[in-house]
Amino acid sequence: MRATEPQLLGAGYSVYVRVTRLALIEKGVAFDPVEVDIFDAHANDAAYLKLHPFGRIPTLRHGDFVLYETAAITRYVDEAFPGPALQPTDTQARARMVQMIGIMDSYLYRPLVWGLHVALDDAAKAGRPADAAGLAKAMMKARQALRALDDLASDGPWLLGESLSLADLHLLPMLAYGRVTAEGRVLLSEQKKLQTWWKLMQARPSVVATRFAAEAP
Ligand SMILES: N[C@@H](CCC(=O)N[C@@H](CS)C(=O)NCC(=O)O)C(=O)O
Repeated sequence: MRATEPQLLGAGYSVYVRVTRLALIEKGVAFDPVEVDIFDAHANDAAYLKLHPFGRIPTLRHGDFVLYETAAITRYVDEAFPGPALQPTDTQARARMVQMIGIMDSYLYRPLVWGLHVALDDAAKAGRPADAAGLAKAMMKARQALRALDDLASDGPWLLGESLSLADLHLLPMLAYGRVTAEGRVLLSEQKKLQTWWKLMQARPSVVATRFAAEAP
């Protein structure tokens, strides 16, 4: 028997948990947030690893249905609940959405979030300069991914055109951490469509409600 209110296991600082929260909020789905901190030993305890064998976040639990991998979760949220559709019905537009989400996961997340944001934050906390070669490599890779996304983006208002989609919700949290750094702000300023899109996204209540503590207003 499926419970009506899903549980979202994760932490508020996580990029992928925020993607999922954005989808739930945009869809108008009430959910129960359950704190799982991956930097805490708890995340690797046997109970959590039973739900998510890779020990990452988020995991969604809906009744006895357990799902991990953010792109699967957001598609499930879109299809399992009433509310505004977050995926195009047109076959090519839907394929474009999946392609863009794949680019974000495979080519943007690591260099932008870990290669820039986390590397600079760790260095600042340790009172030492960040590794210049590592930063340059991360910049190069993040720039390549952002350029590809900007090339594929529609002329607006949203990444796929007239309707907000899961691609918009997937990109926002990665860019939010990227933009905490001066380097990330430079990277975004180079991509005109993405820059306009970023500003538009800031007005959405779901985006305001899920802002990271580290994010500049
Ligand atoms: N492919 C996973 C990635 C999830 C992921 O990497 N989550 C991060 C937090 S944003 C995490 O759990 N990191 C812990 C780690 O790297 O060990 C998904 O789409 O859900």
